[in-house]
This record gives sequence, structure tokens and C-alpha cells, in this order.
Amino acid sequence: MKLFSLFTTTLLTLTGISPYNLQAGEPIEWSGKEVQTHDTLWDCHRVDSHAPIGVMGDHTHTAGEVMVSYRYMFMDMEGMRDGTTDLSSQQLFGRGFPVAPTSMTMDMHMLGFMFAPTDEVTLFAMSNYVFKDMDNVTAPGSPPRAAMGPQFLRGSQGWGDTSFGALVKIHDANHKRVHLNLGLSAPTGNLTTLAYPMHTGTGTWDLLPGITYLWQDGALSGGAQLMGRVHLDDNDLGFAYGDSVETTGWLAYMLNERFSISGRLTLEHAGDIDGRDIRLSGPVFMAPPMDAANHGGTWAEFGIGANFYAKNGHRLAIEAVIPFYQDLNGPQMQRDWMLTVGWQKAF
Ligand SMILES: [Cu+2]
Repeated sequence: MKLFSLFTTTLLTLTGISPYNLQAGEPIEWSGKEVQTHDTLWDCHRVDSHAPIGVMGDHTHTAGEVMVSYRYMFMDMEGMRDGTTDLSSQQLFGRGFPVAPTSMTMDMHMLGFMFAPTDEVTLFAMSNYVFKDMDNVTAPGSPPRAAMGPQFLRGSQGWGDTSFGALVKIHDANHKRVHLNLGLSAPTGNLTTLAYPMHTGTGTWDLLPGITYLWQDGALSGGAQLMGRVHLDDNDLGFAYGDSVETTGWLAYMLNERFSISGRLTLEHAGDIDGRDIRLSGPVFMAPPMDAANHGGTWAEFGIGANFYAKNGHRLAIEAVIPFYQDLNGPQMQRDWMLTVGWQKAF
């Protein structure tokens, strides 16, 4: 019996799931040899107790805490791709499109709010304002070239969708935590443009289910998160962006109690669009982003980041993310790089 309990404890510890829920200051027998105290509990004041800033819904708060945050995200997209093959503007003209996008940028300002009514439940709400710009070239001799010139810029801006929900902590022991991400995204964004990637919102109510695992061990820490986006309906224009799933894992190293650096891998898959914008129909489209078939794909990305925790409790963080694999339901724009800068403060 003792052997069995030792075996299960070791197994659960190795898999990161401890059978014990530690209370502060309460010593507990563990693995038959060590005694654990509150020193083994999660340290939420470490600089790396927050994930790299590009990860959302990464941490929970202790009862009564409020946190506000601001993130600035920049994404640059360069060139077109179909599957894993790069496509030049000439090749797109050859496929019958009179207009070919060449680059696109997105600037997003994100506001976040968190409040923990209990140690187990942290409520959150997030909203954002987005600016998008897309550079295009037109095929020589085509009607768009006469109307818009050889090159032209299309821009859009507006509020994005608003997400809210709860993070529910289901495990907290031995410097390991697990919480569920139970989110909902409301269609507060803008759908006024004529190309799917230029909208600032989705127009649909989406479920945002997920699970997050975190650990701390000496100067190292890390985590993993699996998040989905499942649309619940079609929008007023007759379509819904494809459901998506993203998994990410990271490692962080504390240089000292104020600074940590991180490395992260992400794998993201998004389905193509369900339905189509009733204002846009084929078989001939002016540019690839106007065809509902040219959306979604699989992206694998690598991120490097740094977190800073000031003495007065302000947190600052930065992370750059670069894709190393993109398989797109193209032709569509390919990602080039992304930067997230953030500020967080808990009260
Ligand atoms: Cu927070």
C-alpha cells in the first residue's frame, strides 16, 4: 500500500499533477521523504509569473486583485503565398487577378481588465482598436490600373471584437498551476471593407475555450496553452471566419528578480471561411483577399521576449514573433514578423 502510494505520488508529480493542495504554512509529507511548506506554493510576484506578452489569458489572480493592461501589437505581412509556395504579383496576374496585394500592416491597441472574486476564478475583459493598411499593385492594361493607378493603398480602422469570460484555476501545487480559459468573443468590430483580411471584427459570437499549464522551477519557468476559437453563427454579411486552434509553449529564465527572458513556439491552424460575403461573388475576383476560399492555413512561429517587473509593481514586456512555417489556403498574404509590447499593473 505504501509502495502504491509512493508510486502514484511520483507518477502524478512527474506528470505535473500533484495530489496535494497545499495551504500556506501547512507542512505536508511528500514522496515519503520531503516536507513541503508554503515555500512550494506558486510565486505570483516573480517577474516570469506572467507569460511572454504575446500570450493571452496566461495567469490567474488572487482573490480581490484587479489588473489593468495595455498591449500594442504590430504585424507585418509581405508577399503572397499559396500552400508553401511564394507567388509573385506577375504570377497572380497570370491567374487572372487584376490586383495583387504586396504588403500589409496591422497596428492593434489592446486594453485588458482582470478581476479575481476568488482565488479560483479570475474574470477578464479585453477590447482593441485596430489600424490596417494594404499595399496593392495593378496589372498593366487592366481596368483597375486605369482607375487606381499602378499602385494603391487600402486602409481600414475601427474597434475589434470584445472578449470576456473567466479563467478557472483547477490545480495549484508544487509550483505548478492549471487553469481553464472560458471565454466568449462579442462582435463589436467593424465589417465595412470589401476584403476579408481588412475587417477589424468578425461579426460573429465566438467561443474561446482553452487550457493553460504553468510551472516554476528555480530560475526557470514555463507553460503551455491550448486555445480555440469556435464561431457560433454566421454574421450579417453571410459568412464566418474559420474556426481556429492554437497551441503554444514557452520557457523563461530569470536573469534577476526584475528581468526575465523567454523563448516560445506556437502552432496555429485556422480553417477557411464558412459561407461568403453577400457583396462579393465570383467566379472572377479583383484580388485574392476578396475570395472566401483564400483564407486560413497553418502557421508555426518562434518568439523571443523579455519581461520586466518594476519595484512599484508595474510590469513591462516585449516579444517578437517570427514564422518559420506557413502553409496557407492561398493565395493570401504571408506573415513576416510581429511585435507585442505591453504594460500591466495589478492592484
Ligand atoms: Cu492579470
